[in-house]
Amino acid sequence: MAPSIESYPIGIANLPNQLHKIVAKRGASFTIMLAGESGLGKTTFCNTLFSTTIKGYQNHRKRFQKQLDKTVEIEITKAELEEKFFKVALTVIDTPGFGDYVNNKDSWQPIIEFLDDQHESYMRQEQQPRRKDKIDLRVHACLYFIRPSGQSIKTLDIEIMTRLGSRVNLIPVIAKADTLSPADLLKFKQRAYVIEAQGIKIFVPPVEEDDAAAADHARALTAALPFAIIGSDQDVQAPDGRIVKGRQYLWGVAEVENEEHCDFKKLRSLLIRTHMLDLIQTTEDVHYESYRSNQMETRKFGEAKPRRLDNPKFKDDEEALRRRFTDQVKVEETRFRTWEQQLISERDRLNKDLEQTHQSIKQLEAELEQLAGSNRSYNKR
Ligand SMILES: Nc1nc2c(ncn2[C@@H]2O[C@H](COP(=O)(O)OP(=O)(O)OP(=O)(O)O)[C@@H](O)[C@H]2O)c(=O)[nH]1
Ligand SMILES: [Mg+2]
Repeated sequence: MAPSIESYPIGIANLPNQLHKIVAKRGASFTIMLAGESGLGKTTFCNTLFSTTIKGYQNHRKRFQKQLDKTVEIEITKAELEEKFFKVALTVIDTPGFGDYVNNKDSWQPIIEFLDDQHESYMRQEQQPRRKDKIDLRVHACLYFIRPSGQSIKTLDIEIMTRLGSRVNLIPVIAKADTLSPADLLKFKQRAYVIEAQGIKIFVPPVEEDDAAAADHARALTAALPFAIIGSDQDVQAPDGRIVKGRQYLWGVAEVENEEHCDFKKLRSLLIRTHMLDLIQTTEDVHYESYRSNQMETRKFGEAKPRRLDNPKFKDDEEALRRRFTDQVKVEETRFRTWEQQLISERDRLNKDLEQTHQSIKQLEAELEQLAGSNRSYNKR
């Protein structure tokens, strides 16, 4: 039997020595994105993950209470995890869910753009002479929330997951698992074979044969895909008196951290314990690399991306560029005005000269006339 999931230390403690040293020194940064239809519990999951992972997280709960309404813009929550002397900067990106619009077709566009923009931003920073301290919000795992229902997975979900899977480590999850009976949940999981049948790329935990326990664990995780989850940041009392994170029903309590009830613990283990490094490495080696090489093929070195970027980082860049441009125009304008002024005064000076010259010519002519006159009268005599 595989050892209990929680007995695994945080991912990076298991690294080969060299990498281990580098990561320990720099600290790892790990970013999770939550996506899917509106009202499936993405924001609740974010709160559940933080409150079950970080001691004393309850203190922050008030801050999030109001967020349990519909999320209207991308929300970024950060926290630092520490185990032994390893530090992981954990970031969760909560996205607004898609609505029940008739035309949902483009609802996923901002998410795809966000993912691409992070690669773009990283790539641009890599091209700068100062490459240290890069701002890196590349997403290492994207959890895609699927509505639990008696039916199969929707065409829209298939469409979005196809796009996500080619850009990011995609982890499909069945939302609100407590709303399905165990039998219906099993049926729903079986129907999820369409994900594979449609050729959607999802993250599958790699099996390392040289470590039997880890290999068993990876197989157990794979068998549970797509993970069924229950989210709640409420403490409730289980029938045996334990206080647990869960949802209270007349029939009893649906517990977040009970493996009989859902796969939350498996998912959390994969993310922040056993497979964090795999997720980081595939993001770097597969997804970032494919973005980079694609862009290199279609763009000249250093050339900007042709469309407008909504990334705040680029907005700053754009703003700075606009300001620099305006300043430059102002400088040029002043230079031109001075030059124009100089030209005018030069023209005036020349005109004055010309007038004086004319005047002296006239005077000379008059003098000449006078001389000629007196000469004529002299000759007559
Ligand atoms: N039964 C059940 N309800 C849940 C679960 N998770 C969240 N909810 C409830 O579902 C409702 C919507 O949850 P949110 O977390 O706001 O959903 P969301 O996906 O962030 O929604 P948007 O921000 O609109 O995209 C809330 O009333 C939650 O309490 C769950 O696992 N089971
Ligand atoms: Mg939300």
